Amino acid sequence: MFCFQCQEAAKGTGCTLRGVCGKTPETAGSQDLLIWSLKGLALAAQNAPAGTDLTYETRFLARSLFATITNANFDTDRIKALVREALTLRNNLVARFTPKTSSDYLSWDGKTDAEWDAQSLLVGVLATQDPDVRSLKELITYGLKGIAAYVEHAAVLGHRDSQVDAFFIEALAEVTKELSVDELVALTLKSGNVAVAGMALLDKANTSTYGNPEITQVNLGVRQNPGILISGHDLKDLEELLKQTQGTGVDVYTHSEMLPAHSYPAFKKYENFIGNYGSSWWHQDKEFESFHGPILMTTNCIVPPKDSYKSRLFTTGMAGYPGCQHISEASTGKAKDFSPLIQLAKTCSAPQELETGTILGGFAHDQVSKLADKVVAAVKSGAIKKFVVMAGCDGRFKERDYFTGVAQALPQDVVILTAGCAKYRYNKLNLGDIGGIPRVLDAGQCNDSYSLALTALKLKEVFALSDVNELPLAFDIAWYEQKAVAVLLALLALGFKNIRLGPTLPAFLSPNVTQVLVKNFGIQGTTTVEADVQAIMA
Ligand code: SF4
Ligand code: SF3
Repeated sequence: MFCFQCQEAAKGTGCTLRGVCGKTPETAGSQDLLIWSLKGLALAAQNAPAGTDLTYETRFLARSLFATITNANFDTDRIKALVREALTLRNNLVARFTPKTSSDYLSWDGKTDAEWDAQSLLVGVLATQDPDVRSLKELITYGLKGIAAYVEHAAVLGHRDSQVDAFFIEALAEVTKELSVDELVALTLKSGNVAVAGMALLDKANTSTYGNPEITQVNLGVRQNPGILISGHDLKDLEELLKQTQGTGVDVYTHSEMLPAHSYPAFKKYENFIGNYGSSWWHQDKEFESFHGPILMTTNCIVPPKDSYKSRLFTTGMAGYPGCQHISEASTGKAKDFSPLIQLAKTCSAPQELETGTILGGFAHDQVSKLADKVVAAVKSGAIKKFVVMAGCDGRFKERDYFTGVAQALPQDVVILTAGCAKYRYNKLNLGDIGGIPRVLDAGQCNDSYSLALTALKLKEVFALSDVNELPLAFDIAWYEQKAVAVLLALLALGFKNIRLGPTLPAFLSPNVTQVLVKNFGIQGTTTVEADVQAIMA
């Protein structure tokens, strides 16, 4: 196997024996084959005449890309089922629109396990020889995976964007071709624009369905009822779970990236929606154990479960783990059935308390624009000197203590804007406020980084600046998986420059591609807390 799509790639170069994330060579191989099959499907779709209805195929592309995101789906059988469906969809399109083809992408149809294994070895990342072309093609593919995650969450809520859908076909088909570095750079920049559109789509889907997030104190303690813990990013699953647990005596708690759900008005009416339990994804081996009740993983990030709680771990949507019960999609117009979790919860003891108190959230764009006058006055008076965007992902490596260090070392007149699970590195530190404005403003999940961009653009407008980079604003982003890649491409497309990225730069960036990013966008790696805080404040 060879995989270097996330920040924890072994030795900073790539996982070759088994993923640091726990991905086996079999799962990695079937994911490589899936991505390759999706490219064939996209090529076949490109041959379809204008006006052909590709609604199903594009949703399938997004769902399948989503399944290959780091820590989403470890179930080789489910990945193989997606490969089979990709080949069937491709064959149907080929039969209709491309009767004669010699392209392997359009004709390979392995039947035996040996043929599948052989093909998966041929089509992985290293099949592209030129390191710069490989780097750019993977950068585009990983950005596309991130966009796919956001687009799928929006689609679950009935929201789609035909231009974003069309880009899945375009980008996957284009990366099969012999393109120059310049053409690939152009496609990368286009991915950034599509990432902005994808994030805007999800923002609209979430806020039009559940209301605009509002300032909310989220309880960190527990009650004495048994509970169900829900993690991941899918708000629709949370809504269904809350509906189905009403009156059952079972409480619901959020974990990791589901924390921001507490700030949506629509979820506040559920009296059994108690609070947030634990912290970011990589703590789940301890936190899921002490939770005592069932856990629902709605996509990433799953850590391979310990035997002590594996029988309590359920997956749904594109998440999967072999041996864990999967809650399937419901038929059209019906809700998913979460009764297996509710029945199990009734036999479990209440969660063990980890902490008490509350945590503040809900600073998405609508809420922040309501505070705009106060914020602008604080900037004009000099009470706020700078904003530092510290959004992104958390991860298990020790060097991420850097982000805690930066949050603590930034002067008292600096406001931290955050989103994503990166916040758990500093969101319980009580960093205080500036004249009533909290020093950590949490916009929500990683996809809500869109809110941070809107906040910055709003400030640019209020201060009548011609360039967003003239704002007293710096970026110190923590990345881990491919949604962060999509967010980064979106920020570049919106014109933000001089972004610091850490704790290490992506292994998939070749030295030459890194140089292009440094030269054109001022991207730089994080260094030390002292040096970076000094540079941020300079
Ligand atoms: Fe390694 Fe990350 Fe790929 Fe997992 S997703 S195999 S940790 S590079
Ligand atoms: Fe976190 Fe996985 Fe990326 Fe959604 S839960 S930010 S890492």
